[in-house]
Amino acid sequence: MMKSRSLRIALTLSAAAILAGCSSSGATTAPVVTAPPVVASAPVVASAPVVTPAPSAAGKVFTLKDLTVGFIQTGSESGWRAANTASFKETAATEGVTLKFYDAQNKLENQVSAFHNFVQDPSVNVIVLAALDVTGYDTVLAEAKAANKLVVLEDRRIDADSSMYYTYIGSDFINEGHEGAKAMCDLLTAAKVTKKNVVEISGAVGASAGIDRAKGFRENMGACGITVTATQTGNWGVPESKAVMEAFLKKSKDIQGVFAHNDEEAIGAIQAIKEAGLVPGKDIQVVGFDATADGFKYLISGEMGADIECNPLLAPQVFDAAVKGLNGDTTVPKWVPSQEGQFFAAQGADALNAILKTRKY
Ligand code: GYE
Repeated sequence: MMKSRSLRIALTLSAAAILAGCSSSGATTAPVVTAPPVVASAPVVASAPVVTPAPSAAGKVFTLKDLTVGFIQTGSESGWRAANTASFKETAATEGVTLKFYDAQNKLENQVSAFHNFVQDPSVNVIVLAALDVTGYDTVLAEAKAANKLVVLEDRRIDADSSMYYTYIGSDFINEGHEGAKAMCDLLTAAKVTKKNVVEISGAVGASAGIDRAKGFRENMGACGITVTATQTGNWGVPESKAVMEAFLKKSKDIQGVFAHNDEEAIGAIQAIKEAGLVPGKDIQVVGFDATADGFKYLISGEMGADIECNPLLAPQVFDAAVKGLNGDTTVPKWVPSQEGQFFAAQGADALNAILKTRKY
């Protein structure tokens, strides 16, 4: 696996030199976005020394209008992703930021070649990456550093030395996993089940969101006597997750809960549970992540018991950090965790509908 992937990346980089940059809107029709309610305070992260890019024209003070951002998006795999893309496109339009949007269609090599091209592009002064994978970017990060391009990570962390980027703005996925296990524990306890066998439909392999949610869930499940009895990726999508849950149910009916890494995966599991003649939220408890409008529908129907929020509206913070970085600001921490909370079917349809009205994603 490693050998062929690094080979593929190397090949891609040489191809990229030939092809030189492409962009496509790619994202599904973007919903209008509004700020989510602040529910829980983010963990405090010590501010690490930052590496600022070479000073720009002496004395120039950068503003949002001076930003030309090469934005490398993962693809358009979920409702969360559509809201994240809309946050960047709409905030850029509002603030006068020049946005070069690249949809990698969920292919790592596409992200690496786009990154390479943005490094080569003299008009781009900031590269923003929503990383598909935790590894695979070392070469292009080194290129960006050598070219004094400011790099900001958004949404997902990567396993690279933090000196290779200015800051990371994204969720505490481990904490989300903790909250997911707590919610599952409460649901199973309320359901008065004796056994707590939970199956996991995980995110795309290699994505920090999935890796860390899985880690956080396992860190907290033991205290409640929960066991993860099966795990498989649903690649963040409904149909694939439905097939995964059908296979789990064919293999064993001794399942009391589903830990699904995003709303689409939870919805796929719910469809399979119903087609198996079981009642989601009664026979099997379902916990999802993102808390998109689609997720809320299943909270309101009671088929999903809990939805752990993940904030997609990151563009304003990312652009603000980019301006600070270009102005040589050394006070921005290496990680700026997102503000987010949790929602429960137990809040009741009226309360959830009222909240839903304030949320457009
Ligand atoms: O949970 C999922 C999306 O990185 C937080 O990616 C994001 C995840 C989100 O595809 O819906």
